[in-house]
Amino acid sequence: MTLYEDLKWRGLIQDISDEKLIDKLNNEKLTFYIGTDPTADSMHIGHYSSFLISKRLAKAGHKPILLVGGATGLIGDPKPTAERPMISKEEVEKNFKGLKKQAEEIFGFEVVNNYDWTKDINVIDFLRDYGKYFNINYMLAKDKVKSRMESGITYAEFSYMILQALDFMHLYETRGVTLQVAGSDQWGNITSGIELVRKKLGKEVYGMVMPLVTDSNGVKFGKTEGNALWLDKNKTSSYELYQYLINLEDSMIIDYLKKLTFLSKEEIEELEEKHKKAPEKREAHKALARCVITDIHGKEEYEKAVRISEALFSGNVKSLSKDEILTGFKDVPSFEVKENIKLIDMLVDNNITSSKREAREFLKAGSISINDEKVNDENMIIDKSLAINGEILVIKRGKKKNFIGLIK
Ligand code: 485
Repeated sequence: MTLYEDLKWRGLIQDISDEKLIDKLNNEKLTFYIGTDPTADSMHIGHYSSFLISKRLAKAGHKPILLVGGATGLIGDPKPTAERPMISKEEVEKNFKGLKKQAEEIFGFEVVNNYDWTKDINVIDFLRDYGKYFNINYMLAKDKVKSRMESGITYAEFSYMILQALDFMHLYETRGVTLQVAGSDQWGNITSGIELVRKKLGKEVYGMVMPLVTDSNGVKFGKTEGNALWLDKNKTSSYELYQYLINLEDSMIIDYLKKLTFLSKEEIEELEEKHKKAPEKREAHKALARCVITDIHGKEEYEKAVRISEALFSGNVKSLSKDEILTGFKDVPSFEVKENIKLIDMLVDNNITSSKREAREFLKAGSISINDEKVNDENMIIDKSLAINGEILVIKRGKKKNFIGLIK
């Protein structure tokens, strides 16, 4: 399979600016770039799915440059719905540092900052050197601008496409970049750059966009209850990422394997077979989680995620370290427990049960456990010998309610 056929098979090609690009991708060595704006201090998994293209092209011999938009982040790429709130310069700078570090760590490619070549352009030169090449009618016809005609758009956001076009031209002139890749929402910005280079320099550069990865409801990849899955493991632990991937809808699994892993067509087809025959074994899901987490956080983090998941599933929290337990139970209520308190008082004081009467009912029914061992004596004294690491009590009420008690 050629590189282009592979990208096509994975569903990664939504649009290319010119058919000539196919031959160039397959037979030449291009320098290309992909950019992101420092609107947060970490990328999320949606960015990752687009940035991965840089690894795919690099593996095929093309040269990647990653751009973090220290300049464009100060302006804001227009969203189809409404103006973005302006972010302070300090915050953009802080976010820039986070993203640069992350991009270098995860992808291992060179990172550039468009602030470096934009900050000293004065307004007269900007209008003469770039503004003169942009026809307002052309700009108004761009999807993102059109979608803002009702709600309105400021001149700052309206001008954003010129900044991104200027980047493409700058990277062409200084680094020989002839291709820009991104998600499909960037088509208008990329074609603006192609036009600028054509009009100003009489040269041809190319663009390629991929569909944005979504779930079966069209919700963007990695958005869970309004939260993004972050690539920073302090924001989203590898265990949380594992849980998300392992519980992915069955109908999406093959698509995600194609788009988010480097497994070959044969390997993915084999997983597809396995998944059809025995979906309950979750072989395809496990392969996805293994590949994605190993690529982002490394083998150790992946193994930790599996260890936590298995221990929680099989009721074996005692096999985990303190750090692993706190990761696995990040979202459950936690509280301090005084040593030598009676079990029943601990249950009531911390609202694990609403009353002593209810506590007795649960204890009698055998539905309270501490560190995966059933407890039923309401007078039992809670002390350090019961706790993991002399400190942690994982208290379960029934099948679903978990609490973390920390003995002080
Ligand atoms: O020269 C450039 C300057 C800025 C950018 C790109 C080139 C960033 C771009 N305008 C943008 O807003 N990208 C999004 C972001 O940063 O969150 C997303 C895209 C998505 C995908 C991802 O970046 O919405 O399609 O390209 C990497």
